[in-house]
Amino acid sequence: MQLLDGKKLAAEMKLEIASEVAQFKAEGGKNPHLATILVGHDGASETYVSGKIKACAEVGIKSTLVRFEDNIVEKDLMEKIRELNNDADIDGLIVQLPLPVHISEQNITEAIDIRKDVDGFHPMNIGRMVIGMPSYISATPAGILEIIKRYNISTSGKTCVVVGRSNIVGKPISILLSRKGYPGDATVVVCHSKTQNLKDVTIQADILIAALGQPEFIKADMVKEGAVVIDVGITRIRSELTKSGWKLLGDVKFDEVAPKCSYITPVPGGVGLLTVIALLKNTVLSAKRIIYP
Ligand code: L34
Repeated sequence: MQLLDGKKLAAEMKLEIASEVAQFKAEGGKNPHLATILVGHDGASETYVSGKIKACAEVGIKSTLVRFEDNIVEKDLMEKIRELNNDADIDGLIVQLPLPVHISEQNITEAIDIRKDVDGFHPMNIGRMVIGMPSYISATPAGILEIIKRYNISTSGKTCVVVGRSNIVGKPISILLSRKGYPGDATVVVCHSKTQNLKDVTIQADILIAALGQPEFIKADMVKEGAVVIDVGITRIRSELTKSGWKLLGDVKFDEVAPKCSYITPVPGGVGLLTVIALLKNTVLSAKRIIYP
């Protein structure tokens, strides 16, 4: 069993991005600039957003955090998005999800200028991704592809089972892995809450992607010997054993599944860290006007 080490990959990739940004600036390019909107004080969102801001600083990307209380109305949030869309210095604009229930995530996502949509959540970017046009690929699926590439995991003709069909992970990663080329050309099966005999399906997987958001759902008897297991889930559980008072659980029961795998991602220290890196890459792509010249 080999660990797919998100921490190591993220550190490596930050150095690469930092030198790319430095070179771009040296050639007269602008300082890439990411704006993040954070509504409310959800603990997980606070952690993820501060991770993003710190990572931006490490690679030389400028970042701006715009905070609102969770009683903000949709109209006011829209107004801010419009302002940032029109601000020529901002290359990337993201609104951290989830949003309070009185705000429509769909309306907000659609309000972001597609050229600044470095989250790749806008229907236009998703549609372009589906038909293979240049587009921003959302950070979590892009992070998964990066792990697969950097560890030279072969995907062509492999059976890839995705558990979960969310718009931000399950749906896009299943499309990306069935595309022509590498990483892709896989035979992809998407499973969800209505799938019958789930275990009979997951046991076929050469590559198993768990993205359903239920802690330790994937057990050893659901995984084929030698499979590659990618754990996207990240659930916070109260714990008296840790300093922070929290512990993080993936969607995979790591201790019993790991011995069966050829490769497996840990939680924490796996996909989440690459999500942040993929966002940095998209922001640089935007500053360089690569996707939308
Ligand atoms: N708009 N909303 C928008 N864009 C995104 O790309 C996200 N996502 C998801 C939630 N909402 C979003 C993230 O940023 C999930 N996500 C994310 C980002 C970072 C990490 C995990 C998820 C991450 O850094 N995980 C660390 C542990 C951090 C901790 O201590 O909690 C890890 O090692 O997995």
